[in-house]
Amino acid sequence: MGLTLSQKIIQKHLLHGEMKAGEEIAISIDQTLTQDSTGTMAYLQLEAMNIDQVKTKRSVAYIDHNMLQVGFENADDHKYIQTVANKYGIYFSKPGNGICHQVHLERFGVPGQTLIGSDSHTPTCGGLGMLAIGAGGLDVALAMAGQPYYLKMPKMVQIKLTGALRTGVSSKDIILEVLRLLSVKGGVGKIIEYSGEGVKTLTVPERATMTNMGAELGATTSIFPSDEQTYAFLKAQQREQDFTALVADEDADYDESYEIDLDELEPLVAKPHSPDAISTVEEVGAIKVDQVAIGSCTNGSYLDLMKVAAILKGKRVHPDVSLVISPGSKQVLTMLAQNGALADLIASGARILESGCGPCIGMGQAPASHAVSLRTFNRNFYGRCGTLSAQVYLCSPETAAYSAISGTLVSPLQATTFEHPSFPHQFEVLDNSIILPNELKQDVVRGPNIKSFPLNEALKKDLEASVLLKVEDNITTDHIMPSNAKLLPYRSNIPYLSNHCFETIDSTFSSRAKQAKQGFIVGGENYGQGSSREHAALVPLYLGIKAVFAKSFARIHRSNLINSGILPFEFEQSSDYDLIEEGDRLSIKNLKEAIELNQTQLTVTNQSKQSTFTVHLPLSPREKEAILAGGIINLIRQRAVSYTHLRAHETLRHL
Ligand code: MIC
Ligand code: SF4
Repeated sequence: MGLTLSQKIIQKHLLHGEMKAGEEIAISIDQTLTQDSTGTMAYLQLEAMNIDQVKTKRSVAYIDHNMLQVGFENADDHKYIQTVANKYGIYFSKPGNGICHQVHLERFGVPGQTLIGSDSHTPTCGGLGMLAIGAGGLDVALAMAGQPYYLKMPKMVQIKLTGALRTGVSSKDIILEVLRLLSVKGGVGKIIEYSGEGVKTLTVPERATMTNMGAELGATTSIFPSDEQTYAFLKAQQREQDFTALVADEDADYDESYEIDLDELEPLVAKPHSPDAISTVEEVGAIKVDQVAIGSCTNGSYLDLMKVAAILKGKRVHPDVSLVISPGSKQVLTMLAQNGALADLIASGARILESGCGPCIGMGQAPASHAVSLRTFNRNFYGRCGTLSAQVYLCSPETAAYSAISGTLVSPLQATTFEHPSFPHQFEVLDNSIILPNELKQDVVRGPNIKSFPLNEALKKDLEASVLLKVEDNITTDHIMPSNAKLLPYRSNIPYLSNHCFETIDSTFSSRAKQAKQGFIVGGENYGQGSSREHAALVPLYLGIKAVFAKSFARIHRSNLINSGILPFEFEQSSDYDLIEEGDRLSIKNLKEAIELNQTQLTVTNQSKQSTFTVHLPLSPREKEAILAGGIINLIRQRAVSYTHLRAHETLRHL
């Protein structure tokens, strides 16, 4: 039996374990990326590991999220990241150079290599045939220190694309269709591989839109073959030497297979407040639109914005619509400026933002109360845009551009056609906003906004606390630790952030948790979906949360909980969730011993209801050690592991 494309890459990087779905494996990591809102914590953790220089082939620190220096806090974080990157041999991409995923695709991604990044959309580079995985900052710090990356061997999903897209239908519509098919939890524990004749018709940036939004499926990653399109992209980026052809074996075995006929596809939207609430544009109809936001790591590429410029050329943005455009990178913005498309965008009335995450993470452009905002982004989670009453729809750049002119939602298929931009032979390559490792002679600078990260304590014999919060299915990290223009400056200040934990669900949670000193959270399916932010574990840790009882967990968040020493219990019977109420007192006797003895089934007593129920805690040997120690950092300290000069296979004995 042959291998899938990702199995081939995993096999080449396998350090430990067997490539059997569900088994823990350890792989070596070639590249890492961080961005500023998760980066400060990751670098504080890296500093705690006592290494001289990173051990990866390439590590890059981007500044793209916290772009509003309304006080010293963001500026401090940027300075810290720049100086720490310089010290440890990490490339530094300055603010304004672009969104990490777009820039990494353009300048650093290499087919067949492995990449982990402290951002859930790291799989974007899967569009280049790279095995690219989102992870918590601590896991990324460990990879920089030369440690392997541990994950459960994913199942393999094949999505065969046939036919070709019609003008007006884009690769964003393909991934929205995949979200309709699989849902926001359909990809958990799986890798999505695209294949078929239709793949050949998609350029790398179009593929990257789809691998980017594989994060919204909960997938470990998504990947395309590395083929003529990949070569054309790398050559146009003056990086043809990085090309290797990669494809799955003909007889590769997939756990699930789907087929999508691109000819049949229609323009789609994701309705509020979930990326899998999919309808066709036609079904939703001509609703009034107040704001249109184009860009982000999903649809901020040169080709995306050239399409938008072609549609807007000579037209006027509707008087009642605010159109904002955030280009994905400096490369994209420079090229638009050089060929005149930027002038067409500005002339139409579009507001041009700098290259960065911007409105996608609520850094400005919060819509008006009850406004309808149409966005080419990847997430429309409740409250993420900064306005709780706003209704955010996700769509393609074409749908967004036509709707900005009309003031209502418009299907590109119903609109006049536009001139399709052609794929450039040469991208504008100007890497002068990337600071080379060790280029500056400067010590690490740590401003007063940078506080240390919280640490858990070793697991105690018994566990007992009250349920402080009970939440529904599909709770996102945006619910757990909201991010917006007011909060992002405090990503390196856990005590400050703790005042806002779960605030869009229950504004009393933080003060109640502080009063209770310790407690539990009860959640439904796919608890912790969305971002990779460790803050969704570190802040609950700071607030004394000892365990989360849920029907199931999202992959990155579960790892972040374990890394922080918080217990992720899964209900054996989903119906037990219904029997627990907020305020119930739960206890597990002899928990520590049970974990030491590798018992995965545990009995929980609900003292308030005088009943018991069973939970699962399947832990790999490494996860078990982390939980017993009260988190990975404690484990490292306990064992006094010095990472200096250790090679990955040697460190396996330690962690
Ligand atoms: C996001 O899109 O939610 C973010 C902001 O990029 C996060 C990272 C973060 O919270 O800093 C992500 O996707 O991991
Ligand atoms: Fe930035 Fe949005 Fe992409 Fe996250 S999803 S990296 S906030 S552009």
